[in-house]
Amino acid sequence: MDSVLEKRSLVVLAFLFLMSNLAQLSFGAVHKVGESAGWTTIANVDYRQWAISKSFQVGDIIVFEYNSQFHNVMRVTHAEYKSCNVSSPITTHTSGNDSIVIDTHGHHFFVCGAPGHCQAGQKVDINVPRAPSVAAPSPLGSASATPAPPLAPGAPAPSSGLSLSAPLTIPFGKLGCMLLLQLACIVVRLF
Ligand SMILES: [Cu+2]
Repeated sequence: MDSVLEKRSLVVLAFLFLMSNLAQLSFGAVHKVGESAGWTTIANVDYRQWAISKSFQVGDIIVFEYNSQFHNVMRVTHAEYKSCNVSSPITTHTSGNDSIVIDTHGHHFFVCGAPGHCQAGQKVDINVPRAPSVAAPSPLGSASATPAPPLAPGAPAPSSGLSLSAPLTIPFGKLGCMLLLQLACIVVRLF
């Protein structure tokens, strides 16, 4: 009786352990814009330098903390970011404590919509590189589209543009398999 309950609680614990591992994988880091100074014009924060010092990933959360009486957050296009045009933002946030999930690769441009603030430097470019570990796509990529020997066994695959997503999926797949194996071993040992 006791040992069955014990085994069951161990399995539950193993599951919780696995879930916490997976949760860490899927939830992104939280970045507070301007650190302790927040989103402001009075502290002379170099938001460009701040953004360069970070490495952003898809799923990360960008937090803008500011006095909503004086500031806001507008997501704008690259052109609007450069010219500080705040007349037609993509989105506007005004809570004073905005958490924005970065869910795509590439540049995400944010400015303050208060008059003169963007010009004064209250603007930030959150750039999520497509795949940091992948080498830049070769200009010869289109030329290598034709030679594809599908029957050659064991031949090293030619590097082509098609394999760009592989480095992203393989590490997660490996880790996921390892975690599932861990659980399988625990269950097999118990029963
Ligand atoms: Cu402002």
